[in-house]
Amino acid sequence: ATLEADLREAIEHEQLLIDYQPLVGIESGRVEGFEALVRWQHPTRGLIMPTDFVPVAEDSGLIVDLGEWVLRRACTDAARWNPPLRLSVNLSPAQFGYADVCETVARALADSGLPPQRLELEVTEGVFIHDAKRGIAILERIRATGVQIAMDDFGTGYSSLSYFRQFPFDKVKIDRSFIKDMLHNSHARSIVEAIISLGRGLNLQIVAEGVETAEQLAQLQGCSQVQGYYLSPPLPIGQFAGSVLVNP
Ligand code: G
Ligand code: G
Ligand code: MN
Ligand code: NA
Repeated sequence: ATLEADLREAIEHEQLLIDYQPLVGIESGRVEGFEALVRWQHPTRGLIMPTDFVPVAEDSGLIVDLGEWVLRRACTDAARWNPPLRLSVNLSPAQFGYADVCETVARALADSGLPPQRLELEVTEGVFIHDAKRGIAILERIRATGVQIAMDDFGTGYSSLSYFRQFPFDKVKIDRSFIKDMLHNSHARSIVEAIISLGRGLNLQIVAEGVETAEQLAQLQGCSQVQGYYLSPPLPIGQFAGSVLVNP
């Protein structure tokens, strides 16, 4: 069978799972939220990572069902977390093209009982590329319900500053490639510092992704939050029982 046919099966037969990666507050020093990251437990090929199947889902339109599955499962998980930390879910630009993603988000929140203020959606600049007006209109409708919107992977692609003029993002996540290069490349460090001060000026929360060492963390004290293997890899939510969550 093709990967696409297998993926259709996987969505129907609960072969997908979600790992969660903590976002740690610089000021609080604590886990403040978790990003949901989908994985596919394939019956014969083993564990498949999203970089190997999300593009297939995007090309085939399966991303609508996949995205809805992730959103509903993650909201249902997060609704029972104690303390009630924030949930971040990735949205593919393709989800904006096919279906009413605003309606999907509203239903996932209503059915799970998760308050909108506890949900954050991560989008890439891809949402602006095919039809910027449409992307902005949909994001505005979602944000008006109380859900926060983060710009993911910032610094790659076109990274136009006009996105910040066109849409009031709540948060920017600095792409991990800059964090990776920051300590030995002064240009990467200057870019990170520029994004941090941009965030301060625009009243945006800034997150550094892909933090892998104490040295990197020490240079990122101007950020709001950090995320990366140095803090924790993505893990099944049960792994945070006792340390971060009372009832994961
Ligand atoms: O989990 P991993 O660390 O391998 O993630 C790789 C990529 O897959 C990241 O760019 C991430 O944003 C994306 N990804 C993970 N989960 C989802 C998801 O549920 N929906 C979408 N659209 N992308 C996801
Ligand atoms: O694009 P997005 O930010 O959603 O992607 C998250 C991806 O980054 C996941 O594939 C996750 O496994 C990966 N990731 C998370 N922390 C680190 C890290 O510290 N280093 C590296 N190399 N990848 C990371
Ligand atoms: Mn992300
Ligand atoms: Na990212």
